[in-house]
Amino acid sequence: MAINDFIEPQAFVPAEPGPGLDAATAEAFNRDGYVILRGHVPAETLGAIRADVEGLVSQNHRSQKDIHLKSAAIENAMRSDVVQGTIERFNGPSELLQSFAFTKLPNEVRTKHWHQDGVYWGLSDSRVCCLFVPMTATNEDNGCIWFVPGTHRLGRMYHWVATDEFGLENLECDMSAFREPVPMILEPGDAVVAHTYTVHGSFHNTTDEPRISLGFHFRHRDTELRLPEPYRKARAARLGRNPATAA
Ligand SMILES: O=C(O)CCC(=O)C(=O)O
Repeated sequence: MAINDFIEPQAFVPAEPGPGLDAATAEAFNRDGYVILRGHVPAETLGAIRADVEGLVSQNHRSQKDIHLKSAAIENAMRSDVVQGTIERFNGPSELLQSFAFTKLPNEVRTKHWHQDGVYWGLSDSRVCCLFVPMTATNEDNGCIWFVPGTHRLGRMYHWVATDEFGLENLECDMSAFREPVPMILEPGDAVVAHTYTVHGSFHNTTDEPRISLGFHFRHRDTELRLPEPYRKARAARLGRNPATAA
């Protein structure tokens, strides 16, 4: 297998400042691969979705995906200027790829291994971004996300399969060459725009309160999804069939 099967040097497409995206914010995003938007989500928006989010989390906190399909209020928020409109100012005209709630219960041991989100899709180019929306405060103690600045420019890195404390399989990449990751210390109302190749991870909640965040990934309308070749081959070998088709 050639080395190019593992590393795909996809160019980062910088965000351009314009209406609703000032030069300093665009510059921070282009430099670091993420940017915190303080006080971005109005209290009414959080209030309109909170009951539905908490209901979904109480049904299944370990894996809660496609939340916009399970709640009209969440779908409204997802399509609003606060979420989709914001992503489009960074990423151009974009469509939703996935939505999810990520929760750590009080004192829950839960690792989200270091990874790039973009490896899960196999993208024709790098124009995919996520808006992370905390529903609770997040910090080092309750298992906030940590981002590694600048890693969005590396393209798609090699990942291996790692299993978390619940037995859920995730992809993990090698952190050993990277400088200090930065914790996302956020309050409800803050949000983070992150590029799909920015390496990030999160760790245990050592507090007595839950930590709940939402994520909304969007791709540029012209960005196509393909299963990455090494994973397609490995999964095809395991499944005994093409993993891109239904079982
Ligand atoms: O919210 C978290 O702690 C991690 C979420 C995450 O990294 C992801 O879904 O890619």
